[in-house]
Formats: sequence, C-alpha cells, structure tokens
Amino acid sequence: MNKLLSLILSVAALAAPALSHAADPAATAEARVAAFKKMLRTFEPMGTVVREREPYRKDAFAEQAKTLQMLAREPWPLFVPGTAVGKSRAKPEIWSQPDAFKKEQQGMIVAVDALAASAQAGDIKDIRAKYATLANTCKSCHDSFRAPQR
Ligand code: ASC
Repeated sequence: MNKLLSLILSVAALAAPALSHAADPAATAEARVAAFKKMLRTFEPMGTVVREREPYRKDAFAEQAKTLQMLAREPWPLFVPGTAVGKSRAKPEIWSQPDAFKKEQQGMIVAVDALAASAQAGDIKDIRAKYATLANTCKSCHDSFRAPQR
C-alpha cells in the first residue's frame, strides 16, 4: 500500500474511538458506569474472602486479582470531556484538575498491581493489607471527584 494512504488510515483508526466518544456523550457515560460496575463484580467477591465470609482459595483469588488488574484500566480513557451526563456522577473537577485526577488513577493502578502480586504470593495477611490500600484509593478518588448520590 502507498505509504501516505497507510499513514492516513492508521491515524484515522486511532482517532475513531475518541471521535465516537465525543459524538455520543450518553453512550460514553454509560460505558464508563458499566466499566466501574464490572470492576465491582470482581472487587466485591474478593472483599468477602478478605473479610473471611468466604474461604480463601489461593489460585481462584489470584485469578480474580488478575482480572481486576485488567478491569481497573478500562474506565479512565472513557472520562472524555462533555460526558458528565445521565447516570454519571463525574464532577467537573475531573476535567478542571486533570493532574490531581490522573494521580488518583495512578495510585489505584499501583494498588491493584500490588494486590495482584500479593495474591500471586499467597500470604492472606498481606493480601488483606493490599486490599485495604486499594479500597482506600477508591474512596480517595470518590471524595474529590464523584458527586453524592442524586
Ligand atoms: C466498594 C465500592 C466502592 C469502594 C469504596 C472503598 O465496594 O462500591 O466505591 O469499595 O467504598 O472504600
């Protein structure tokens, strides 16, 4: 293929998702809420194990932690300006304080990766500590960047 055409096509392919999010704020907000819910469906069952409501099984727990690592990366690209609509509780500060918001995301990613590493090692006491650290990153970000329930 002609080099220029191939370059144009690659740029178009990269830009397409961003354009579609900008074009459909409601769909983007919905996708973002869904991404957080998907994350919770792994995070909460892990919490019941950490709180000793369910037995700790090393391999199953490590697998959940790996899934969570992947899911934890999904919501952030969906915070596109102009998409605080519908069920979204996203505060305007997300876009007016991008550095602080980015810092919260990074703290969460570090914490989820640490939990996954700990789950791999299999020391439940350490897992419990890493899980608590991760839960604190949820709360920290919500305190600054999520509006109260309407
Ligand atoms: C949850 C949930 C959150 C976080 C946070 C942890 O299960 O829905 O938003 O954990 O409460 O502090």
